[in-house]
Amino acid sequence: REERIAPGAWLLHGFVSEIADTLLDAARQVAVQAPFRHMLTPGGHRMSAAMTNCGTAGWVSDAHGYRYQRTDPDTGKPWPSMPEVFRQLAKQAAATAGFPDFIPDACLINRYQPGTRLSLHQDRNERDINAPIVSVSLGLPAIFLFGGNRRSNKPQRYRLAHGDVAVWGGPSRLAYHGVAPIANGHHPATGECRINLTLRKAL
Ligand code: MD3
Ligand code: FE
Repeated sequence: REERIAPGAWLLHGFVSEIADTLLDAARQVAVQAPFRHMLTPGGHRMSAAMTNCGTAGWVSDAHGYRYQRTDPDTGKPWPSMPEVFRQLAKQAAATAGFPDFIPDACLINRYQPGTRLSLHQDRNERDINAPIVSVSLGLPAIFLFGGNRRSNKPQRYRLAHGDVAVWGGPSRLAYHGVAPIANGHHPATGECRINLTLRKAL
């Protein structure tokens, strides 16, 4: 089921249900080379989600700010390459939402445990804001907060379940968004966590 939540913003419910295990296996392989870690915000706070990356560039946060870089700051090595299945699914999801020819070069992998949240923010560290962002939800469900284009807007709440994909582009590309604290639970595919893949054209 395809649900348009705002101009340029689509929820594709169950879009990756059939390949969820394949995506999780690939994400686990990435995490062998580049383990999940809690980055620090520029203000010095530990981020509540654990993160890693794959692709040409990875999203990092530290005392110097938020940015994309080609190497893992923990190892100095390039990020693991992006699994082909990630690139394919991102291209297909973006095309379904009306953004043909999307080729991501960065995938941030977020791991949420119960209680983990992500406060309302905009994604604005990518060079080309004309490219959409594709996000994949795996494991425990989340309440996604969609605030629209002004921080003062009261966020709308959407449930994102295992296998759901969201695409954000055009007039919604700079929308405020976040994730409410994850509820306790168990999911057969991931155990006690939610994994989110966020595919972007960063460079
Ligand atoms: C709406 N991650 O990593 S993905 C992030 O579930 C991030 O891990 C969340 O926000 C997560 O930056 C949400 C959905 C998402 C991603 C980018 C967006 C929603 C967006 C950009 C614009 C509007
Ligand atoms: Fe975001």
